[in-house]
Amino acid sequence: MSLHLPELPFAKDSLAPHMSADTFDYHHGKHHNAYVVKGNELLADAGIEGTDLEQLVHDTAKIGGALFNNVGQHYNHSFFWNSLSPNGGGAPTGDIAARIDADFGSLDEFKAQFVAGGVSQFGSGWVWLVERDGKLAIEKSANAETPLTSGAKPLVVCDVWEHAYYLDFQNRRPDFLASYIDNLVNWDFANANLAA
Ligand code: MN3
Repeated sequence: MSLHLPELPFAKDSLAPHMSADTFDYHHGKHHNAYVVKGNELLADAGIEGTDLEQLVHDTAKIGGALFNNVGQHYNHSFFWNSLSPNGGGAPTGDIAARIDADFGSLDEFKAQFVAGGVSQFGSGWVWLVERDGKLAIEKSANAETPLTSGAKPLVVCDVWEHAYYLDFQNRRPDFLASYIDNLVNWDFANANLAA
Protein backbone atom coordinates (compact mmCIF):
# COMPACT_ATOMS: atom_id res chain seq x y z
CA MET A 1 0.00 0.00 0.00
CA SER A 2 1.50 3.30 -1.09
CA LEU A 3 -1.19 5.63 0.27
CA HIS A 4 -2.51 5.74 3.82
CA LEU A 5 -5.44 7.74 5.17
CA PRO A 6 -3.91 10.02 7.82
CA GLU A 7 -5.57 10.60 11.17
CA LEU A 8 -7.01 14.10 11.45
CA PRO A 9 -4.51 16.27 13.38
CA PHE A 10 -7.34 17.50 15.68
CA ALA A 11 -10.59 16.17 17.17
CA LYS A 12 -13.26 16.07 14.47
CA ASP A 13 -15.64 18.20 16.57
CA SER A 14 -13.02 20.82 17.48
CA LEU A 15 -13.52 23.08 14.45
CA ALA A 16 -17.29 23.51 14.88
CA PRO A 17 -19.26 25.56 14.05
CA HIS A 18 -16.90 26.57 11.22
CA MET A 19 -16.42 22.97 10.09
CA SER A 20 -18.60 20.34 11.72
CA ALA A 21 -17.96 16.76 12.82
CA ASP A 22 -20.54 15.70 10.19
CA THR A 23 -18.42 17.34 7.49
CA PHE A 24 -15.33 15.41 8.66
CA ASP A 25 -17.28 12.12 8.78
CA TYR A 26 -18.00 12.53 5.07
CA HIS A 27 -15.04 14.55 3.87
CA HIS A 28 -12.27 12.63 5.66
CA GLY A 29 -13.99 9.31 6.37
CA LYS A 30 -15.63 8.81 2.99
CA HIS A 31 -14.32 11.19 0.29
CA HIS A 32 -10.64 11.17 1.27
CA ASN A 33 -10.73 7.47 2.12
CA ALA A 34 -12.17 6.68 -1.32
CA TYR A 35 -9.22 8.46 -3.00
CA VAL A 36 -6.81 6.38 -0.88
CA VAL A 37 -8.51 3.07 -1.72
CA LYS A 38 -8.85 3.83 -5.44
CA GLY A 39 -5.37 5.35 -5.62
CA ASN A 40 -3.81 2.20 -4.17
CA GLU A 41 -5.71 0.03 -6.68
CA LEU A 42 -4.53 2.16 -9.60
CA LEU A 43 -0.93 2.39 -8.33
CA ALA A 44 -0.86 -1.41 -8.05
CA ASP A 45 -2.31 -1.76 -11.57
CA ALA A 46 0.37 0.60 -12.89
CA GLY A 47 3.13 -1.24 -11.03
CA ILE A 48 4.13 1.91 -9.14
CA GLU A 49 5.33 1.58 -5.57
CA GLY A 50 6.58 4.23 -3.22
CA THR A 51 5.82 5.95 0.03
CA ASP A 52 7.14 9.46 -0.64
CA LEU A 53 3.88 11.24 -1.38
CA GLU A 54 5.34 14.30 -3.11
CA GLN A 55 7.35 12.02 -5.40
CA LEU A 56 4.22 9.97 -6.18
CA VAL A 57 2.41 13.21 -7.09
CA HIS A 58 5.20 14.19 -9.48
CA ASP A 59 5.39 10.69 -10.99
CA THR A 60 1.64 10.24 -11.50
CA ALA A 61 1.18 13.81 -12.84
CA LYS A 62 3.20 12.68 -15.88
CA ILE A 63 0.66 9.87 -16.42
CA GLY A 64 -2.52 11.81 -15.62
CA GLY A 65 -6.00 10.34 -15.73
CA ALA A 66 -7.65 8.59 -12.80
CA LEU A 67 -4.29 7.58 -11.34
CA PHE A 68 -3.16 11.19 -10.90
CA ASN A 69 -6.63 12.32 -9.85
CA ASN A 70 -6.68 9.91 -6.89
CA VAL A 71 -3.06 10.41 -5.83
CA GLY A 72 -3.38 14.18 -6.23
CA GLN A 73 -6.55 14.26 -4.20
CA HIS A 74 -4.83 12.25 -1.44
CA TYR A 75 -1.97 14.77 -1.37
CA ASN A 76 -4.31 17.77 -1.48
CA HIS A 77 -6.57 16.48 1.30
CA SER A 78 -3.65 15.48 3.55
CA PHE A 79 -2.27 19.02 3.04
CA PHE A 80 -5.70 20.52 3.73
CA TRP A 81 -6.15 18.78 7.12
CA ASN A 82 -2.77 20.17 8.16
CA SER A 83 -3.84 23.61 6.94
CA LEU A 84 -6.61 23.65 9.59
CA SER A 85 -6.36 24.19 13.34
CA PRO A 86 -8.79 24.61 16.26
CA ASN A 87 -6.52 27.56 17.21
CA GLY A 88 -6.24 28.81 13.64
CA GLY A 89 -7.22 31.96 11.84
CA GLY A 90 -6.71 35.51 12.92
CA ALA A 91 -3.46 37.37 12.57
CA PRO A 92 -0.45 35.31 11.49
CA THR A 93 2.81 35.39 13.42
CA GLY A 94 6.41 34.77 12.48
CA ASP A 95 7.87 34.94 9.00
CA ILE A 96 4.56 34.39 7.22
CA ALA A 97 3.18 37.59 8.79
CA ALA A 98 6.06 39.68 7.45
CA ARG A 99 5.90 38.01 4.04
CA ILE A 100 2.13 38.60 3.74
CA ASP A 101 2.65 42.28 4.53
CA ALA A 102 5.52 42.51 2.03
CA ASP A 103 3.86 40.64 -0.85
CA PHE A 104 0.15 41.54 -0.40
CA GLY A 105 0.38 44.84 1.47
CA SER A 106 -1.78 43.77 4.41
CA LEU A 107 -3.59 40.80 5.94
CA ASP A 108 -6.92 42.27 4.76
CA GLU A 109 -5.67 42.45 1.17
CA PHE A 110 -4.35 38.89 1.37
CA LYS A 111 -7.72 37.69 2.69
CA ALA A 112 -9.61 39.53 -0.07
CA GLN A 113 -7.41 37.99 -2.76
CA PHE A 114 -7.57 34.49 -1.23
CA VAL A 115 -11.38 34.59 -1.00
CA ALA A 116 -11.63 35.97 -4.56
CA GLY A 117 -9.34 33.19 -5.80
CA GLY A 118 -11.48 30.49 -4.19
CA VAL A 119 -14.73 32.04 -5.36
CA SER A 120 -13.49 32.34 -8.95
CA GLN A 121 -12.38 28.70 -9.20
CA PHE A 122 -15.19 27.50 -11.49
CA GLY A 123 -16.45 24.12 -10.34
CA SER A 124 -14.36 21.86 -8.11
CA GLY A 125 -10.85 22.70 -7.02
CA TRP A 126 -8.55 24.32 -4.51
CA VAL A 127 -7.15 27.72 -3.54
CA TRP A 128 -3.58 27.86 -2.30
CA LEU A 129 -1.13 30.22 -0.68
CA VAL A 130 2.19 29.33 -2.26
CA GLU A 131 5.72 30.62 -2.55
CA ARG A 132 6.67 30.82 -6.22
CA ASP A 133 9.88 32.37 -7.51
CA GLY A 134 10.59 33.84 -4.08
CA LYS A 135 7.24 35.59 -3.68
CA LEU A 136 4.02 34.62 -1.93
CA ALA A 137 1.10 34.18 -4.30
CA ILE A 138 -2.46 32.92 -4.37
CA GLU A 139 -3.07 30.22 -6.93
CA LYS A 140 -6.12 28.13 -7.71
CA SER A 141 -6.19 24.63 -9.15
CA ALA A 142 -8.94 22.55 -10.71
CA ASN A 143 -10.04 19.10 -9.57
CA ALA A 144 -6.95 17.23 -8.23
CA GLU A 145 -4.30 19.58 -9.58
CA THR A 146 -1.69 21.11 -7.30
CA PRO A 147 0.89 23.91 -7.75
CA LEU A 148 3.48 21.41 -6.46
CA THR A 149 3.78 19.94 -9.96
CA SER A 150 4.58 23.33 -11.54
CA GLY A 151 7.39 24.24 -9.19
CA ALA A 152 5.68 26.22 -6.43
CA LYS A 153 6.02 25.56 -2.70
CA PRO A 154 2.52 25.10 -1.20
CA LEU A 155 2.07 26.82 2.18
CA VAL A 156 -1.64 26.30 3.01
CA VAL A 157 -4.69 25.25 1.00
CA CYS A 158 -8.47 25.43 1.17
CA ASP A 159 -10.68 22.83 -0.53
CA VAL A 160 -13.45 24.49 -2.57
CA TRP A 161 -15.13 21.30 -3.77
CA GLU A 162 -18.77 21.52 -2.65
CA HIS A 163 -18.27 18.52 -0.35
CA ALA A 164 -15.94 20.70 1.73
CA TYR A 165 -18.59 23.20 2.75
CA TYR A 166 -22.09 22.17 1.73
CA LEU A 167 -23.17 20.70 5.08
CA ASP A 168 -22.03 23.79 7.00
CA PHE A 169 -22.46 26.64 4.48
CA GLN A 170 -24.70 25.19 1.74
CA ASN A 171 -23.97 27.22 -1.43
CA ARG A 172 -22.20 30.09 0.37
CA ARG A 173 -18.63 29.45 -0.80
CA PRO A 174 -17.53 33.07 -0.12
CA ASP A 175 -18.61 32.77 3.54
CA PHE A 176 -16.82 29.43 3.85
CA LEU A 177 -13.59 30.94 2.51
CA ALA A 178 -13.81 33.98 4.79
CA SER A 179 -14.42 31.67 7.75
CA TYR A 180 -11.39 29.59 6.79
CA ILE A 181 -9.13 32.66 6.95
CA ASP A 182 -10.78 34.13 10.05
CA ASN A 183 -11.13 30.94 12.12
CA LEU A 184 -9.28 27.91 10.78
CA VAL A 185 -6.13 28.53 8.77
CA ASN A 186 -3.07 27.04 10.46
CA TRP A 187 -0.37 29.71 10.31
CA ASP A 188 2.10 27.46 12.14
CA PHE A 189 1.85 25.00 9.24
CA ALA A 190 2.40 27.85 6.77
CA ASN A 191 5.50 28.97 8.67
CA ALA A 192 6.86 25.42 8.81
CA ASN A 193 6.38 25.00 5.06
CA LEU A 194 7.90 28.39 4.33
CA ALA A 195 10.99 27.46 6.33
CA ALA A 196 11.34 23.98 4.82
MN1 MN3 B 1 -12.32 17.49 -0.59
